[in-house]
Amino acid sequence: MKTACITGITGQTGSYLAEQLLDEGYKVYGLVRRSSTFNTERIDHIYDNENLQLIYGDMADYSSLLSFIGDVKPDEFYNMAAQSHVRVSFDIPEYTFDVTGTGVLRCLEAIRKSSPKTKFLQASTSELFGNSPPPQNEDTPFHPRSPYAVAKIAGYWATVNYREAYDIHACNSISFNHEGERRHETFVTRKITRAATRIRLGLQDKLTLGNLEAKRDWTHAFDVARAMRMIINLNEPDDYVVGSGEMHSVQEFLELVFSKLGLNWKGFVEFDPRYLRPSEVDALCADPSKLKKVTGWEPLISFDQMVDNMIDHDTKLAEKEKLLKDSEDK
Ligand code: NAP
Ligand code: F7E
Repeated sequence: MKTACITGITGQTGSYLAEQLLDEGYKVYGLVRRSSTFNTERIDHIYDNENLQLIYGDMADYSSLLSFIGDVKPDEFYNMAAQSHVRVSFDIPEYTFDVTGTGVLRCLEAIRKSSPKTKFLQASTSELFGNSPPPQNEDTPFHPRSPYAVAKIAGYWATVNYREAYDIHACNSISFNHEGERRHETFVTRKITRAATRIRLGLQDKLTLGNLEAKRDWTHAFDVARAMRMIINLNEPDDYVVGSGEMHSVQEFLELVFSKLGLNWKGFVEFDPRYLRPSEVDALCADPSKLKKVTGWEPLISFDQMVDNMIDHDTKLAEKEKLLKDSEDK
């Protein structure tokens, strides 16, 4: 039986990876950090799977990573854990660098010391490109625009360095934005689908947003997890851009969601400068030709289908909330 370790298993992409690897017959070990609130909502549906084992640890704690890796000696290791919010990284830059940047080095060092045959995949990001104009591919220069992106650059190069220096099978998935029903509600796409579906049912009357002009390549996280599994299993470890190659602005996303719900966004959206970033990334769009050529990967879920899935999911949540509210009001 093949084995895989996932850090960040409770996050959006880690939860899809866990599901897909279990479906493929893997034994999956997930690193979970201690929290005073429940943080396993995204993996509750697979919690009882006998091939899933959760282990406490933290990206800031080398000894926990060393035992996680050394005890399991997995075939594959997916490093999904990070302080992943770009805006928040300006508020907590040092913490972000420790968890999102140095954390990668801790994983790689633990692999080198205790399980050098383990294949490693780092969740790198299109934020590395920053303000290099689109389309971006593996040869596009990096120009990070946030403490998050600076930390991710350290992780990217640590991965390349451990491949070159120690012959570890280490690769980077340079993933563009990925979204879906499991996206945390503080990222812009989910913030919009949650708000619009609640507004339609009278549960909310306005949505406050920052920069509507930014453009992103939004792919479903399910498809990005599929790409990561393909990348780690290639014979030669290498770095690949992962994204759909389709770009939309935040305003286009907003218009689409509200219009699918029969609403005009202009009546509900307010600007709040708190959501602006000290330095913004204007436009990201993947050129995934290298990945497509080597693996044949294509997204199975289109942008439009992803938006529909998110709206359907959040409509159900809003309906439940409305039912509860109405019964309390009676
Ligand atoms: P996410 O939903 O924010 O999940 C992050 C995960 O990391 C969560 O499981 C979180 O645990 C865990 N984590 C955070 N700090 C930790 C710590 N100190 N120790 C151990 N675990 C910790 O992120 P995602 O959207 O799934 O993204 C997965 C990875 O891909 C991240 O590294 C992200 O930076 C990167 N990435 C994401 C995108 C995207 O658009 N989604 C694009 C490119 C790259 P809790 O559940 O306890 O918070
Ligand atoms: O912002 C603008 C904001 O926070 C997208 C992470 O997964 O993808 C993600 O980072 C855009 C930005 O994602 C609001 O200024 C406007 O231009 O959803 P986001 P992100 O910053 O692109 C990359 C690839 C990662 O690696 C990261 O981990 O939307 N925007 N108004 C807003 N953004 C937020 N969050 N909230 C707003 O109210």
